Amino acid sequence: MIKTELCRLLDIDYPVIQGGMAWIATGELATAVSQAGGLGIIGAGNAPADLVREEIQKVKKVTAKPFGVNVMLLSPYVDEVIEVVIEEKVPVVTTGAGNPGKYIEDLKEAGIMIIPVVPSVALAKRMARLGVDAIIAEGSEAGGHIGELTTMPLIPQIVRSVDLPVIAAGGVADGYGLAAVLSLGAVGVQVGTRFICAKECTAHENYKKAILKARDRDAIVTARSTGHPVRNLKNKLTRQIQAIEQKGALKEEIETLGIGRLRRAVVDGDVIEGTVMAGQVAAMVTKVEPAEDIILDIVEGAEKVMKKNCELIV
Ligand code: TUI
Repeated sequence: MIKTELCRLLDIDYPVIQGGMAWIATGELATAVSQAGGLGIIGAGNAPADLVREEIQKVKKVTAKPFGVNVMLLSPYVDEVIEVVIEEKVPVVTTGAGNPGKYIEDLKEAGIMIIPVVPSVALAKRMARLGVDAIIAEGSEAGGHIGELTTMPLIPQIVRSVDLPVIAAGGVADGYGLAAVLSLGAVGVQVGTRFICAKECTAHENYKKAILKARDRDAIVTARSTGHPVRNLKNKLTRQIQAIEQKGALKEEIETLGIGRLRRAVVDGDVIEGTVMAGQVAAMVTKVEPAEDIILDIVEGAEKVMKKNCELIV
């Protein structure tokens, strides 16, 4: 069985962590992933702190295994969410969509492991100087809010730039992907899109069906002109956004069109006019299955391909 430095660092069985997707990554999904030996992560997104606390307590009630909370740094509730994760002694915090610098000292003091998601070498280096425990390097194949570089060039550049464990994210959904990012120098992988189709994920079944139906070029990027590009599945909403972006709409107009749309897709199941965030691997997701089966398929698949590759060297 593949064991890496990440397993020791996080006290988990497999080097697989689940993306902290807003609205999607609830306590139910995080519990299932952690119970199965990965690291389950609650996505705080834009949720108020008391809701995040409820999700944390759901996990704690069922499992004593380690888990995490992803703090989305553009959230209006970010300060209160940080207070809650400290009060609840959450073992791991990942961050996204910004620089977590001002929270690092408090989190470290509380004994919480901090692992920021970064899209560039510059940010990885800045985080390393601030004393984070590991880095999640996310390529632009990922779903949701993304950076510029793709996973293949991003991982080795960050691995060479920081003396920290690097976890790859973006573009990985199976054993081939895990084997690939381990070859690039990562110690594990963060998987988002495939876990949306976990049986335990509470996202609306229409959202899961939209992923199962997706083809290779369906996960497109919108809102580039706002400076906050988002990868999501093509639908009526993405066509509307593209139309106003092409006409030179102001950032505010594009952002206003996006308000509440993720909730609409994930909770209400409106995958036509809601935002269906998903990565480029969406087309590789072919079924709804238990989180445990997803983890085992990824890890066992990687083992198989790595063994096969070794046999090719004589
Ligand atoms: O955060 C994510 N993915 C997300 S967050 C999200 S909610 C949202 N919805 C609409 C617009 C914006 C957010 C949906 N998906 N992934 C991690 C990630 N972090 N990707 C890129 C970054 C990032 C970007 C800039 C991290 C740091 C950063 O720093 C800029 C700075 O302050 O230096």
